[in-house]
Amino acid sequence: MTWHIIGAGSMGCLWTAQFLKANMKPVLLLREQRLRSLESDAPSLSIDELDGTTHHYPIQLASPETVTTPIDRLLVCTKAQDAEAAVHSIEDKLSDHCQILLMQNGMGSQQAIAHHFRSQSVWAASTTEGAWIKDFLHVCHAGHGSTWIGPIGRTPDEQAWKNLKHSLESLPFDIHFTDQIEQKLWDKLAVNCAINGLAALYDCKNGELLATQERKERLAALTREVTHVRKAVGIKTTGDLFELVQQVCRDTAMNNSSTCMDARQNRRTELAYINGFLIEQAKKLGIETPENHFLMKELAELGIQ
Ligand code: KPL
Repeated sequence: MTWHIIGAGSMGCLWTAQFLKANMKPVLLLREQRLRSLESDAPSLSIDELDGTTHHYPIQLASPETVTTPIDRLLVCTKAQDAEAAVHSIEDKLSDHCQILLMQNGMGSQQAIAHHFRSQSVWAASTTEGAWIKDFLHVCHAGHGSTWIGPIGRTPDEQAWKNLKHSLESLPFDIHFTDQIEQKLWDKLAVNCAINGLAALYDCKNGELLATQERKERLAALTREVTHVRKAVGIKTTGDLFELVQQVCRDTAMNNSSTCMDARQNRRTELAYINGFLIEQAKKLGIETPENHFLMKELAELGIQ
């Protein structure tokens, strides 16, 4: 029941650590060049737990080029913009019945992968677990959350559901399976559309988006546009999305959004899969999204893309 994990960022390392704790012998895939540059021939993955303890686990590393066994379970934890290329880099090593579990922010990359990999079962996840990378192969678990997993694209047969549930049941995480994953992805999209870009624009912590009336109004306007498009796409809305956005701002008040961090480090952000995805969907439906357009324009002017 080996899981291969691609993407050694915060989520990739956090999930790999859970597989290690459950004694499931995961394999973490790194770029060939990265793998070769490692000095230790007995690498370990370190995790700072929520109770303040740190654990170190010996870890099996490989690269898409060197991995030999057919892969039956692949967890993809790259940034949204890297996900398709990451899965393609390992395409010839995937078994026909491989379970591909995608854990990206935003939307669009999951659908593209599900469209291409038709003989495998493709699943998308949405998580509220919090983690950040302290160092290479050293993750800090910053907050407990929940994870929802469900099929994307083709509906998998009952056996595939059973296999996936069975292969994740011993993880010490709060995991829920759903056949409505799109609803969860849209909830998270609303949160990311409202918070991520604005936090990058103001270069502030998530909680500071509630600090002024002007910022709150912008959060509300961005969320209204997501609610409108989501409704037109036919996704059921349960509860008030703006309430959810504000709750996430409060719960993650001291955090910097992933987009804010990417912008600070001059890295390409996931905005194309967040606000960009929303704008694209709206355009197809003939819906105006001026707030999202304006935000993307302001960010582009600052060189944040
Ligand atoms: O998902 C996030 C992100 O930063 O990408 C939130 C929920 C906004 C937390 O920072």
